[in-house]
Amino acid sequence: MQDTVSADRVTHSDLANAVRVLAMDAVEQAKSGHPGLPMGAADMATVLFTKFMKYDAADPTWPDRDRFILSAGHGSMLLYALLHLTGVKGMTVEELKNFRKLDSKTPGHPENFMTPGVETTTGPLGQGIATAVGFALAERMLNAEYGSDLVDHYTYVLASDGDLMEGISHEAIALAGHLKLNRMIVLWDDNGISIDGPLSISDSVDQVKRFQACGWNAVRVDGHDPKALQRAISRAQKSDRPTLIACKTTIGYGAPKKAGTSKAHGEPLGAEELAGAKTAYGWGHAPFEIPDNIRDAWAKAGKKGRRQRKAWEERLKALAPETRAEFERRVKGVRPEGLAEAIAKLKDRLIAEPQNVATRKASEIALEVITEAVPELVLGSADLTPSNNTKTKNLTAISPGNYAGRYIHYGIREHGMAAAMNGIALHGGYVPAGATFLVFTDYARPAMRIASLAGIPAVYVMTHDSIGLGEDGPTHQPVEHLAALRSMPKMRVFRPADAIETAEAWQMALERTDGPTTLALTRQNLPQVRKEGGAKNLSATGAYELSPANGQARATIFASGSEVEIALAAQKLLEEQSFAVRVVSVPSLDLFLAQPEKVRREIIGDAPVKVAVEAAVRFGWDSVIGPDGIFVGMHGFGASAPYKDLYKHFGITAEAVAEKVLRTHNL
Ligand SMILES: Cc1ncc(C[n+]2csc(CCOP(=O)(O)OP(=O)(O)O)c2C)c(N)n1
Repeated sequence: MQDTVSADRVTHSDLANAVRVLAMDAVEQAKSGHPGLPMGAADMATVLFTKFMKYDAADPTWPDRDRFILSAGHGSMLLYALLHLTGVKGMTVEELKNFRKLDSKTPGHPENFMTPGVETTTGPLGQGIATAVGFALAERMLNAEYGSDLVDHYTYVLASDGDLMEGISHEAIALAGHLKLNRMIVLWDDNGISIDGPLSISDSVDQVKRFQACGWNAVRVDGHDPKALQRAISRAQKSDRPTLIACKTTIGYGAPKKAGTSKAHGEPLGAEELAGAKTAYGWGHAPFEIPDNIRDAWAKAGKKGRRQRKAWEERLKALAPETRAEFERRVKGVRPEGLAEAIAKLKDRLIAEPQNVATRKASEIALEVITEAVPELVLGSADLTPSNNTKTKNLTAISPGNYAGRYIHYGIREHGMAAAMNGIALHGGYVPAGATFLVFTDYARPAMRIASLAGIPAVYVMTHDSIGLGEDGPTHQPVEHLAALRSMPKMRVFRPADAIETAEAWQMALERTDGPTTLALTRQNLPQVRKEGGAKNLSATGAYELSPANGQARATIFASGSEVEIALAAQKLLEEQSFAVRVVSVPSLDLFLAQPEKVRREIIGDAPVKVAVEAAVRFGWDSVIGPDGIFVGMHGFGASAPYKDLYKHFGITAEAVAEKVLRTHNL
């Protein structure tokens, strides 16, 4: 392995060994972490970063850089060592010494919001490779819009056995293969070892054949042979398909006893193995010490893309000012100015011509306007386009080899869709909105959790949001999903009551740039309950008084979505009996609960009886109505029947609400 990369005779092995020892030393110092992967994959990473990556450590967010996704997030020290050695600002040796410590830039698994140069949060196996599909797709889509002068880069992934065993990998590679995302190159750390032992105890898939069957180019190489790696990556760059390079490696490469065993996977090597590995590398330096010539050679690799970046900046400057400003706005994730005005106009139009439609249809009405005002919004569905109402007339779908379009048919791949959406958003230039039935958020949830954790502004259009979907029955009727999503930190959930609240929810979702939003929408038609339009977004506090009491309120009925209609009908029934009641619409319970106490108190009010109506489980509502409050909703799974029968069967009716209010009041 004497591949000289610079005049001062630093070899490939020197460079790779620098990565290895930093990872080993950091894990040893932290007394926790995963040394085996960095030791085994250092040759792959070194070839990639010194020979291929279009990368300038001085600006790790340059829009036309190549992306490197460490899907096997447990090997985080590999990435931190690379960022340190190439000279990313802030990635000091102190940070490596603080590996896995509070507030360091070197957390246990990579987090894009903690560490400069980390493209996405990884750790849950399979997420990285699936997110990379979104990166690679966004690159091609932005290329179709702005041309190769501005957008022309690769997405490289380093994936482990675990990444490829996870089910999500199949959704991801099938989608990438179908779409012919030839800028996506996966280096698989084929070391045949996982935590429980050799892979052979639990797996016998021929991954090369699997990828080939999914439309990929797939080859096998020796993952410790830099020349072979170089040849394979060069060939992959020219392929008309995405490429898997199965790189045969040894986990814990160089460790005398632990190499090639699961003992090298997830614990410090220990003094003896550490010393033995360093001897095997011919490495005689103190912990964390890198000789100057090797440090210089790595720093040079970190500047490899500088000229390309400068040339790119010149091309950007040469653009027509409007094109340039729009490109910059989009890659920075700044929302267009016209959105609020477009929504205000739509609301006025809805007041003039009320729409008694399902909120999924109301969403489509809003999207007709929004897709014009927000050109970076890219919609899609996991094969439920006609049910989710996400494809407005002005959108065309992308297809294999043709990426000019704003609609993505993700196929029946909810998890793959949500992960790809993360990649599309993190790549920059687009806001992704993807759709399925609310009940199937369970199939997408791990990627939605990454979106929440990593602060990714994705929008989930989740229709068929309750027993209101009717005949498809309990397998399709979400009951616990609203509570589950509301409990996820940083996830925002809207369940609008009518066409106006739906427009407001879309506005909130798109104005948000620091996290995801779920829109829970109905299949069944709903009356338009809002009487006022205008620029003020009443949904912005999560809840507001929709219908005041006629006199001193003796009860407040809180409701969301389709049950607001029921709350209003109950109010009418009660007022007919001279019982004054106010109705509070709660389009976003989680957003409401996040309001300052004063706002919450004012909206909750002081009427003695509090009722919540929602065709879902009670979990979460006690924060509004208290443990003694009345809850009218679901207490178990739904059933298969026409939806009006189901509402009666489960007692979610205006009569039931009114009766319970009166009974409680008379106690
Ligand atoms: C979804 C998920 N399940 C389980 C884990 C825990 N885990 C971390 S690494 C790993 C498997 C290790 O095998 P491999 O992917 O081959 O990595 P290597 O041993 O080569 O480092 C597991 C099960 C995880 N991180 N993500």
